[in-house]
Amino acid sequence: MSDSHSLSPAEIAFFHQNGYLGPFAAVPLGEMAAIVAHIDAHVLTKDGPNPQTRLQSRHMDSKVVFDLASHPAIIGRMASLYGPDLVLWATNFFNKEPGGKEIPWHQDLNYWPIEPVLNISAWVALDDVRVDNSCVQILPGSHKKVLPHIPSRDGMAFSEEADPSAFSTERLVNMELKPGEFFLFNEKLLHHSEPNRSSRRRLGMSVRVTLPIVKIEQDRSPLHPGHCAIVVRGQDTMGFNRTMSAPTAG
Ligand SMILES: O=C(O)CCC(=O)C(=O)O
Repeated sequence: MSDSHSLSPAEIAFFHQNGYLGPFAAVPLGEMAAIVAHIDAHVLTKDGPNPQTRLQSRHMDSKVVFDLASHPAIIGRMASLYGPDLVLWATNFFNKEPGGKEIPWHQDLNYWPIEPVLNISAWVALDDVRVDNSCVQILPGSHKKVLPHIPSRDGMAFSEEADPSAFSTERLVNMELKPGEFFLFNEKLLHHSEPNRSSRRRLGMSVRVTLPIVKIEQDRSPLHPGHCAIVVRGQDTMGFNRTMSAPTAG
């Protein structure tokens, strides 16, 4: 398939070797300011589809969030890696106010109710994200091994973390991003973020995309009753999951 956002053979090889790719630009800075202002004023201030948290599944009830999550710059690149039929099954805002906690090193497949566990994520910056306000850090090549996860040490934002004795963080890469930029990573890449030691907020959104062959346990935590996925490229060739049309407002 030809697409202005297709990846080159060298980029595809890099992703297979390292488990991540980017950063890339999706939305120019000027346009992104209006998107972030809308999300702050009209999305994060209101309840969404999951009564437990306003940060999750807003692709279901906000056109602005859906349009950002399914931006051609993101989905076109994902299609170069995962093929023509793509299902957006989760969106999560990761908001770290000043003083926000460390997110421990982890592999996402440890937490997800999907089978088989096959996913590509985009982490999209809404704020300017630097080392001092806790950009995501990744370990290139760490996707080649599934690590045990154990109860987290005190003070972490997640209850489970990858066993710290099973890997070294010497070769970590800081994913510093401007608003509207993103990077891609797969379900086994080890990633982490430090506490937010700055006086600036750090808001990002994770966009999770899978294939029609993957069964999503949609009523199970961390998802929620009423959860729906949305086909963002091609077709749902299997019909295993609840899907909906893209929101037209919000
Ligand atoms: O935002 C962060 O610091 C971590 C994000 C994360 O764990 C993810 O997107 O899977």
